[in-house]
Amino acid sequence: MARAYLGLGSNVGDRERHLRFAMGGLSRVGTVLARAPLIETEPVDCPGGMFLNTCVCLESALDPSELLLAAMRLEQRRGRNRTTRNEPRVLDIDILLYSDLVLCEKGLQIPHPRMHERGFVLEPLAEIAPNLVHPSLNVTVRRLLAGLKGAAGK
Ligand code: PH2
Ligand code: MG
Ligand code: MG
Repeated sequence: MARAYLGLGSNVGDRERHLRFAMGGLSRVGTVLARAPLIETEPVDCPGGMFLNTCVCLESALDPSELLLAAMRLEQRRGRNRTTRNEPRVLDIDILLYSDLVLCEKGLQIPHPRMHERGFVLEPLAEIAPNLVHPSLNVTVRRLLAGLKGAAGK
């Protein structure tokens, strides 16, 4: 069994319903061990309105590519159609971490390559896993978040 941390986001339509749909769908491909509170965040490097973001910890027997496929199916079932990069989206489900795996394949990089730069990921993640260590940076989520906040305050 792997323990995966997923980042969820929505900035179109009934954002909370989309995120709840995602959590319900994920609970059918594993056990949701923890869910962070929903937080409202400014869009970063993308157009559109404010996001709702959260993170979940999922224990699952799916391997990383199966989990990615399951996440993409949930996005599609919610009506997401990918046309341009970083367009407004009803539902985005990203694999942030998958146990302590480091993977760099076309179409799937774990840890998520930008997670350590993003408050909308680290803030909810720190709510459920502050002491989790990023396996390639070797730093806890709490410290990554503190570093990001320190950098923003400069
Ligand atoms: N996702 C992005 C790009 N920008 N900004 C916020 N606030 N929340 C997101 O989930 C988000 C973003 C690409 O997936
Ligand atoms: Mg994303
Ligand atoms: Mg995505």
